[in-house]
Amino acid sequence: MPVYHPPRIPSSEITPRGVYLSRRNFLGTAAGLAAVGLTGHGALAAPLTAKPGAYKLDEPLTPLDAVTSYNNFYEFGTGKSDPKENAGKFKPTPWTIRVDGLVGKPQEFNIEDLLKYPLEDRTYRMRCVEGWSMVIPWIGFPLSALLDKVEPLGSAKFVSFETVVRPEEMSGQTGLFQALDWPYVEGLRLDEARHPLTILAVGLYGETLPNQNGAPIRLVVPWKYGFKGIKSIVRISLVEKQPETTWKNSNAREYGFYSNVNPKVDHPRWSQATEQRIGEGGFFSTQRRPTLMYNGYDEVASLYTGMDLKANY
Ligand SMILES: Nc1nc2c(c(=O)[nH]1)N[C@H]1C(S)=C(S)[C@@H](COP(=O)(O)O)O[C@H]1N2
Ligand SMILES: [Mo]
Repeated sequence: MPVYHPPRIPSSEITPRGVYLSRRNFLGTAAGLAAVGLTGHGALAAPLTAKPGAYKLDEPLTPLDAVTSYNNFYEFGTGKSDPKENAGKFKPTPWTIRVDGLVGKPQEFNIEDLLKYPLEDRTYRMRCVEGWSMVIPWIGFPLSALLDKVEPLGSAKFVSFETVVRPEEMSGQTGLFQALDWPYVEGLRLDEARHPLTILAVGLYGETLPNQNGAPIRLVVPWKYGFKGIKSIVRISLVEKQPETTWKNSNAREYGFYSNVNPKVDHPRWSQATEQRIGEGGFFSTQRRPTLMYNGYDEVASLYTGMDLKANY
């Protein structure tokens, strides 16, 4: 995150959109949830069935190979290709998420059970704070569905999230130089967490999540900068006070708690007015497109009435 790395995705690695769409049709008819079987997690992705949701975009999908080879996942290194190269030995199953804190019914959830929730296709824009963006067809379910199960108390005002710590499987968590403090932590205000756009993703492009994208389960909050989308979550806690967040801890001047996409508020070291859509315009493209307020998700504006959006913190 401290440096902007221009994307280098050779067009030879690019999966045409049509390949995905025809495969998706096939999966929709031929593969049931029974086919998930979970053995496919990790190295081999397993197909997931999801109902086509209302969340579609009139923009081309970012090719699968770009989505899975140009990543930020500092637990596996800080380079864009590090996560794909280094996440091979990460084991996303078995997996449980603890949901606790200010709730009536604290619980542990197995990933197998979460995969049985009604899953939806959610194609969202993703805007990294570094100035690049993608369009990703996620599969997941609203975070609110999970929160309902644990019955948040009236005193709960925020939700905090935590990524797994496994130095033996995550090369970025070992060695002399470590980019961040672990575990990676994130947070949302409870009303942001309950917003229908906020999902826990368990898959993309019709299959379970690749390790480098945050297997087996990660947060997606499409109107916020990508770093809010914490990966490989093991714990979710309902809390009273605004929780700590990794990038604010690392550099509070540059990364705030709210971090809503806002083209009018520049990062201290670069403009946020435009973005490079990965895969658009070919290999060495410097083409940029305007960044949209709330990343185009204007329906969240009412969450922030009365707040100083200029500060965005
Ligand atoms: N645990 C963890 N989650 C993380 C990150 C990380 O380094 N560690 N990087 C964030 C950033 S900066 C971005 S842009 C998105 C990238 O998600 P993607 O690689 O699936 O596109 O993941 C976010 N979630
Ligand atoms: Mo990011």
